[in-house]
Amino acid sequence: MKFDILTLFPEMFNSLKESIIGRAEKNKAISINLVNIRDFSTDKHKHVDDMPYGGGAGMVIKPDVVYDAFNSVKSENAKVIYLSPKGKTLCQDKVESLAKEEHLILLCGHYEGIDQRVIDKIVDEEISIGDYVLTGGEIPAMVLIDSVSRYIDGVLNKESIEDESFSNGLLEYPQYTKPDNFEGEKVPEVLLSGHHENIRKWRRQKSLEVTYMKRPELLENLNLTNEDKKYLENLKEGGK
Ligand code: 4GO
Repeated sequence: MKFDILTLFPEMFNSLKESIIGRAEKNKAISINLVNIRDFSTDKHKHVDDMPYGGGAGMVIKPDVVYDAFNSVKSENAKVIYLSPKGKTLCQDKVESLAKEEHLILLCGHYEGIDQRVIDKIVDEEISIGDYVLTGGEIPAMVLIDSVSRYIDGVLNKESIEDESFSNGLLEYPQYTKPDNFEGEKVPEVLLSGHHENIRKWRRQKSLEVTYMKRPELLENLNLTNEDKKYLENLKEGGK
């Protein structure tokens, strides 16, 4: 997977080079190319923004510099994403489908945004990371890169994707490690038993329980087994 990021603040992405995503880049599982939109300014003061036509506060990023930055990285199969509160909210299904693309170009706005004409000309899709306003699209772009990269071969081991929250539509079961007694709190006995079938069953039940307690709406569109349904019925009975 190739990511090209069009931004006025490429240094903001330094934190992305840490940990798993940094290692994935070193291993060439993904490539992250930062493009400074300012490098495409043609005036001697390197201006990239100007006052909004019609008046109002703030500055708007000029369409021509964004277009030139885009043209420097575009490819036949590239999908261009603009990070914006106007976009559809990112979800795990969307993350999974984006991971099948070969080239993503992420456009990050700042200030009051980008001239609409270049957005209309180059952007395939607007994506938001949630219903709130940020000072720029950089953090949303990092969220997208992090979540999508987890699905690229060679970034994680397979099990961590299969077991995690959302991958089966449920939230993840609780995890424990040493010590087996922490401030008087014991690790659930079944996890020390070595009985793999009982552990699998316990984890499934905990996933159902934590989803029911914290995000019950997630249970609505799931294909649950009869055993799952029976367990949930018992939970609800107990709550009465
Ligand atoms: C994206 C961009 C919020 C999001 C943004 C979001 N705010 N919720 N701000 O994903 C253009 C100028 C948009 C600032 C940018």
